[in-house]
Parts: sequence; C-alpha cells; structure tokens
Amino acid sequence: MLRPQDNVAREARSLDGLWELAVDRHHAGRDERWWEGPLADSRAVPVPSSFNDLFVDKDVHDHVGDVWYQRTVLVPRGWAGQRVVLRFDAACHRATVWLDDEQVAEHEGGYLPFEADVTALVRPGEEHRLTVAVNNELSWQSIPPGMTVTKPDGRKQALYYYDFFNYGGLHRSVWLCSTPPAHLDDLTVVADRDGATGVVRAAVSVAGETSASVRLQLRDAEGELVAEATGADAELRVPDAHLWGPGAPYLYDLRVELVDGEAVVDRYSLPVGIRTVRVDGTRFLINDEPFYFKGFGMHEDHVVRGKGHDPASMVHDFALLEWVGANSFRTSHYPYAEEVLDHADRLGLVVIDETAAVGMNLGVGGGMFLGGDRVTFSEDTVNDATAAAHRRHLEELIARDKNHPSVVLWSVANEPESHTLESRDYFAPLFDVVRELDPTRPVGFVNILLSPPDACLVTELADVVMVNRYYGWYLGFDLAEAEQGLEAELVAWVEKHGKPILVTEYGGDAVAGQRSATADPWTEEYQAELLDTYHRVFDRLDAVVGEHVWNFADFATLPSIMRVDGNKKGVFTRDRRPKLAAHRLRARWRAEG
Ligand code: BDP
Repeated sequence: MLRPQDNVAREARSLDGLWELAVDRHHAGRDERWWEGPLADSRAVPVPSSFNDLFVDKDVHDHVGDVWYQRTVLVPRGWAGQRVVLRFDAACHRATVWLDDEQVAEHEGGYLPFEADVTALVRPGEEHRLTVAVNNELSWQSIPPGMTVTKPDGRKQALYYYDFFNYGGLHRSVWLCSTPPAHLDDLTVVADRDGATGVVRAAVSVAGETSASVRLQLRDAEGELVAEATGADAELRVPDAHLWGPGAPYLYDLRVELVDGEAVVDRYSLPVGIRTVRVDGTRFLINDEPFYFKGFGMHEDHVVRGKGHDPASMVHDFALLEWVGANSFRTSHYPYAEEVLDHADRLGLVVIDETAAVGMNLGVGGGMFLGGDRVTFSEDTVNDATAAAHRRHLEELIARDKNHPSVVLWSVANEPESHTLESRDYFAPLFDVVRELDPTRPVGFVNILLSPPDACLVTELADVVMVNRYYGWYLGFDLAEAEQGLEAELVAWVEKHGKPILVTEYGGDAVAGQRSATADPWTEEYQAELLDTYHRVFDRLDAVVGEHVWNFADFATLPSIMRVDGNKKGVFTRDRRPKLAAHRLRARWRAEG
C-alpha cells in the first residue's frame, strides 16, 4: 500500500477539517443503521483529533464504544476512469467505514493506516456520504490488549495495563485519492554499501492489467540524476554515495514510474537514505560507526487534541529535541504518524519503532489492578488470537515503515511478561516474523524491571537488550542505593548476553515548579539528580549504547492514586516548558556533541 501522493498520475485530496460527530452513548448506532442517513444529534468535530477532550463533557471524555464520524465527499469530475481510494492514516482502535449505504472497509489497530477501493461506488462530479464508526474498546485480542466492562447503567469502561489515556477517534489524516487503474502498488527499498558505492535495491509491485514497464530514477539532493534502472526488481548503484546518518540526513529522491512507450502511466516518489545498521558484539553500528542513543521515549499527546496529529506540534517537538541535544527517540508505545518518521528522516533523528503491544503483563502492581487471579498468557487473556493480531500488527507496521532510513530498530512490545515459558513461546514466532519481513534491521523488545537478567526468557531472542529501569523511583528514593543497584544489574545483563544495552526508560515524576534545596521526591531537583545518578553509571559501562529518558513531556493517563493530572515524568511539561532536568540533559548531551 503506497501513501497518498500528488503528481502527474495521481491525486490526493485531504478530507481533514470539520466533520459531524455523534457519540453513540447507548450503543445503538449499528442496530439503528446510522450510516444510512445524516447523523442525528451531531456536532462539529475536527479531524484529525481525539474526540475525548474537545467538549466540556465528562461522558464524552470517558466514552467507550462507538463514535460516529460523517461528512460528504465530492469526487472530482476529472477522476472519471481513475481508481478511487479512501485512505485513513489511523482510526483508533478500530473502524467500520460506509460510503453511502455500502460498507467499504473494516480495520482493527488504531495506529496504522488502511484504505478502501471505492471506484465501483463513486460517481465523479457527485457527492457521497462518508460515515465511519470508530470504536475504542479493548479486549485481550486487541493490540494493545485490555478489557471492556459494562456497568449496571449500560456505560462501558475500558480497563488496561498501560500508563497513558486510551484516547479514541480519527487521530490522523483522511484522504480521497485517485490512481490510474493499473498502478504502482508497493515499493520496498533496501539501501546498502559496497565500499564507497551506495547500492539501492528496489522491489516494485504493480496492480492491474498492463503491459507498461517499470522505470526507476535516483536523483541526488541537487536534483542531478545519479542512477537509473528498469524492471520491478532493480538495483541502482551510486558511486561515492552520500550517506544518511544521525545528524547528517542526506536524502536521495527515487522516482518510480510505470511507462508505456513515452507515456507515464503512474508515478511514485520516495526519499531514500543510504545507510546501514548492524549490531556487533556490544556495539550498535550505523554506517559501521558506533552510535550512542540520546533521547526519549515519547508519546503522541497534547492538550485538547489528545493523540491527534498536528504539524505545528510536531515541528515544535523536534525543535525541542534539537535544543536539548537528543539524537533519537522511541515511538513508545505505538507507531506514530508517518509524518513524524518523514521529519526524522529529514532531520537525521534516529528512531526505535515500537508496536502498540503494551500492557501485556498482569504482573504489574502484583496483579492487583485488573487481573485478580488471572495470568497474562492463557485461553482467557493473551492467547493465540492475540498472537495472530500481534503478527498482523507487525506486518502492517513493517509494510508502512520499512523505507524510512531513520528507523533503525524494531521494538516488538513494551514491558510484556517475559519470565515465563508461555511468554517465550508467544514471542519467539513474532521475532521470526520481524526477521523474515525485514532482515536489515535489528529487533528487540523492552524488558520490565520485574524480569531481571536471571529471569528473563525473551531477551535471548533479541539483538539488543532494552530495559526500562526505575531505581530511585518505584524502588525507593535512595539515590546512592539506586546507583549501586542499577550498575549491578546492567553488569549482569552484559555478562549474560554480551549484547548492546539500551536503557529505554529511566526517570521520575516532577511537578513543574515544585522545588526543594534538599532534592525531595516529586521536585524538579530530585528528577534532575536521579538522571545524573543514572548517567554516572552509563558512563562507566561500555556496553550501554543509549539513554532514553522517560519521558520527553508530561502526558495524560487514567486518574489513579499514582498520578496527579497525568504522568509527570516529562522533562518538558505537557505544554512543552523545560523543567530543570531538561537543562541538565542539554548540558550533558550538547557538551558531548
Ligand atoms: C513504564 C512504562 C511506561 C510508564 C512508566 C511510568 O513502560 O509506559 O509510563 O513505566 O510508570 O513501566 O512512568
């Protein structure tokens, strides 16, 4: 599936803007067939955005079930004879789509795109009614997993083991696109090096009846043609290639065309970065140079919009990453908007790309939150159907993100149970899937503190060790003990696996403005000192190849006795003002160059 693009052969019309929204408070819309006419009792809603925080209405904020989005769509007159596609960049967590009275798509998985070919249903020059039921319920078979319970008054509630608010809605752009009937359908690019020569291998798939052939042209950043090839499996060689690297984001432009004689039947352009990634012993190598990750686990999370993508916030977040001296981030805990990866490609930020498999662990909190006496892997909880959904999610993620040079590492899950044989049996085939679909990038998963080196059975499947650690926070506030505990554990990981270690989370909550001369917990001083403590340990251990602070910014969670207006582990506030820790990180990260 290729992304929407405007060029000589294709058109992409954004359907972003104000739609109508009806919140299905009584879960009646499907039975009452709301898609068959204009939504009753609706109000204007922006797309993209989460719906939860837009209105001053607690019931809407907390709504679990369907919400119905609707608008009319004009199919341009000039599109007669073209293939017409509706594309959703994300609908969280699942969506059913109708064009007029016809169901045209159904998709599960709230952070990845899907499309529907509606050619047979549309009349160019006319308007059509587009209705989408977006559902934010969780189950043990959804990714992320969770539970949905129905209260005595009929309201549904989502229960989940992850620490961010379960926002719902159309979080990313919606498109109406045209392509030629016979068209370029997919493109996989793998770049490599042969000495100073860049080698770009491109696999092109074509859909529809055609005798047209594939032509590829690679241009450098100045627009000069540097290599050409023909055929659906092509190799382009670039002498003295300019590499894409962290902080040095050189991009070529690959133009793929379907040509019939001189006529261009279809065209698709892709920015291409030539770079390699490899793990060697305890080193993580990009372009055969050791790379040290400095940055954050982040969230797509903003005031009012929730998880709605917005380019202004994205550009500002990247500006703050640059200001603080970060060179990388993890898409914790789900795939981010594709625009974010485009921007990372453009700016030379390195990305750990994570699935939405988060909260797969009933051991958190001693199982006291939701699990009762349930176990994580069982017929009633995470089971074969969950594994199938997880596998589909990985396939869709890799299909979407495979061509981004910024993506250097796949994260299969965040903090799942990983100390039981069941967890190993669950994850082993998923690691195989990733390696089969993408032999070019390392793969890992993020280990939880409940599963130390002598207990974890999943890390041996991974190319790197990724650990989230909270010495000095969840394990007591004695930073001297924290320093010892952390160092002893990281040394044990090196001894056990001899792989590079990425500390993918460390940090503590600080309420902005809470200050203390004695660095008491919850103050900005304590948060900064906690980070300093970790840094001393990292600097003593060669196998530590990265530090990702938890979190870039404060973010929304469910209310709980552990959270005051959300999670406050951000080094920036939710409105992106630096806390003391951000200045401390800036001094460290920028000094190191
Ligand atoms: C880790 C989770 C992360 C949480 C963080 C915390 O990976 O999602 O937000 O802890 O407690 O366990 O702040």
